[in-house]
Amino acid sequence: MCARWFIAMLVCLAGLSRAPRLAQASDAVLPPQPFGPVPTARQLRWHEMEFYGFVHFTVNTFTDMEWGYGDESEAVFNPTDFDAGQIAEAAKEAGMKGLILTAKHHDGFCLWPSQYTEHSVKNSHWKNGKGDVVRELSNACRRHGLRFGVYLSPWDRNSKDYARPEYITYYRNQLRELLTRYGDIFTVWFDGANGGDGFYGGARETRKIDARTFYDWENTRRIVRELMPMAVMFSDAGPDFRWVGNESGIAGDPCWATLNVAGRYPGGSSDGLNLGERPGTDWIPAECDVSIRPGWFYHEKEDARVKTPAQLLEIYYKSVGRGACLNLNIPPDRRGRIHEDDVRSLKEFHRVLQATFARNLAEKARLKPSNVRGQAKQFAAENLLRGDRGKYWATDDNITTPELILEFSSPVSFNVVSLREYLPLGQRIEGFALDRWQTGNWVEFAKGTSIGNHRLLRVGSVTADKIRLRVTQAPVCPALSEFGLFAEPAAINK
Ligand code: FUL
Repeated sequence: MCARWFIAMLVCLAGLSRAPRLAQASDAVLPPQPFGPVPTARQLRWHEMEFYGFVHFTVNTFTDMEWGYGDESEAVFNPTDFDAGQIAEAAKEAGMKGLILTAKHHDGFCLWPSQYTEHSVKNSHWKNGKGDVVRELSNACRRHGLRFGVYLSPWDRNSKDYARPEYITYYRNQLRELLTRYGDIFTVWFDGANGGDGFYGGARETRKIDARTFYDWENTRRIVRELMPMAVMFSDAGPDFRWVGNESGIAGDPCWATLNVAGRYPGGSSDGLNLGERPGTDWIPAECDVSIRPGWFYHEKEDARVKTPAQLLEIYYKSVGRGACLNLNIPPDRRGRIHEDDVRSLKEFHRVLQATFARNLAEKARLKPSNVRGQAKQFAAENLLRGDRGKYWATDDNITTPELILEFSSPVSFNVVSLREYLPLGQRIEGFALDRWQTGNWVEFAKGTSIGNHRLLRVGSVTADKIRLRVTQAPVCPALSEFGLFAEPAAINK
């Protein structure tokens, strides 16, 4: 009894002697409170991809159309040398992190042997009806370390049931096939187009639907959440990422990751999608979709109009560089391969990007922040140079417009500046400016508004031994996870 009491005393004393340490722990500097809407885990995973591709491929490739009517014979689909590996390789070599295939476009032809329709690859001559483009491309993506996603057009100009309640069951059955047969799917892309006229099982008429109610999106989205919880869904206004409001790949400036979704629906108004909305009730960042050619599908007559590496770079800086993701369409030709002209342009584009971002010149700098949150190492400005999105520089709560000076032992020359916010704490910065030290004075050389996932600024050639970043407007203290200075090579091969 006595011995037990003695042991209890010892435990109690040990506890007391730990008390000061506990007090220290509770004094630890807490991270800033999140501001406004913040991204979900699935949205964060998507943000990290930044650049991926569309693969528009179907009967249109063979009929030279952009929107098939829905009456195309299955025999039309007959690639002579389909090579999913070559398509995935072209994407990989361009720096893409994934591919999204038009498993079914508006014409209703299915690139996989769906059990719910005869209008698919199973009734084509390609591989004697035994082929499955979704299978081959999803496997090729996996082999090349790319994520795979699907586009399943809600508008179906082939289906006899389109515009009737039965169609919704058909559509959901197809969605289930795609989400259960082909491994991990990173995104489901719901197009908002609903053109009206079509074949519709031979009716050849115009069918109008009410885009707000017909598809009962809420219950369709539930299927995706249930079968593929980490998949992000696209439609004009989300729920996970939004259309940027144009098909030229250009995000607005600013481009806020937030939006007010109340009253919005797929196929509805595109107002506000380009710039986003601030304040906004929901985290619905933008995706910039654009084709490497004028059309979404391959047309031989457009071989000379493949976007040049310089044009692709311009798009990259105005999409990824404004906090959006870039979805660049690379349409296979009638062989079922990415055309040589497209591959050449993609490679040079990627070579320039790699050369540009090979080395962050800011790493050589001594950093002098005007404030560090609680003077804690955890929030030090050095976090900006680690290349780690999980670390960030933050200031005390009452310091919303801090500055950071970078001092170099000898002058550095750069023409691109890169910034990232730490997204789990929301989009916090509303204005920033950059200065260079020139003959005893600070001279502003760039400024901007939104940062978000990534902000890239092409600033012209700057040479200086002192650079300053100023946060000029923010409702709360900033949390920045990257500051980069890069040199884009001057010459671009055509
Ligand atoms: C649009 C479609 O009508 C085009 O054909 C293409 O698929 C593009 C990505 O989306 O709404």
